[in-house]
Amino acid sequence: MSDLSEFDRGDHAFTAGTVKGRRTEPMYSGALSFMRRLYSHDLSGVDVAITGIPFDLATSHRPGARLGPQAIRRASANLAWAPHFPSGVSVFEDLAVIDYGDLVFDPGRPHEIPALIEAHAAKILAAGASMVSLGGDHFVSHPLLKAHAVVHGPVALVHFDAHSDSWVDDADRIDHGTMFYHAVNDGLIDPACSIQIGLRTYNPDNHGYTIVDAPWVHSHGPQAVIERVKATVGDRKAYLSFDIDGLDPAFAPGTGTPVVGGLSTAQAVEILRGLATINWIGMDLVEVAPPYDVSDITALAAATLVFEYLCLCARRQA
Ligand SMILES: [Mn+2]
Repeated sequence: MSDLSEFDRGDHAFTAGTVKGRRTEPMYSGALSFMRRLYSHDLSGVDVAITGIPFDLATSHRPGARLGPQAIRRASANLAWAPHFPSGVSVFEDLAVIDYGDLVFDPGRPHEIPALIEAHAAKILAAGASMVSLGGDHFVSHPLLKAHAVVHGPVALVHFDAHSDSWVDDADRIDHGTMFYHAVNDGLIDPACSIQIGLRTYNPDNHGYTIVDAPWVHSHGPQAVIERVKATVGDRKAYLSFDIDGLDPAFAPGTGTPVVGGLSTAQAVEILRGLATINWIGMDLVEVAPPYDVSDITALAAATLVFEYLCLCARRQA
């Protein structure tokens, strides 16, 4: 009889007892955490804390991204059992990763929430862990970048999206389409070493960002995109912000503002796998809106992209 001890225990989110190690548990059962990581608020010895920011009150059109973190955790259970393909990297042997749970806030007091997101991030970063934040709508990147800039100074932004999210706006509005305009004005991002990938909506001003739009990706291919990212970012500290609507709605229908003509999941994965030399300091994965999803394909794409990012972190650490 095979050794069922791993299965017998189950609920690794609460029973794992350690912040390292790959977890074998049936994907259809058990308490959910991101990739079966220990669900904990203890940040000692932690390299990366996964946290959900279930906020979608800055959505301009279709809401639903507040349900994103739950869906991404559920889809990630499909990925927890195997080493990374094709590298074979044992991500969770090299990297201590926990699920820190979600930020809790009062949706009836929306103008208090940005400061709560920033404080949530500051607490995790102050403990010496880096963050992967699961949105929520894309506005959450603004307070997250504020907390990262306090620790790291102005960062290089590597931004996948159908939209520039740099449309001009008043500073007191909470909007998921204007954060990367404000973030430049606030000195959180250095646009000269930042790049936006997959854009396909009109904005008359690039605000200094290098832009590799979706038609360019399709005509030049992922390897050319990798070279553009490396040339733009160099050795600067880099923050990855991945709006799932950077993918084509054929691959990621579960999002609030889909735009046709986007990247395939395979293209996005190939690009990320080519960016192991970038000095990553944090990531967010935003705009997964499960009410519009089909067969969890958007949530699975999101979970996979986060896993690819964690593999980049593990390869730098190994
Ligand atoms: Mn977008």
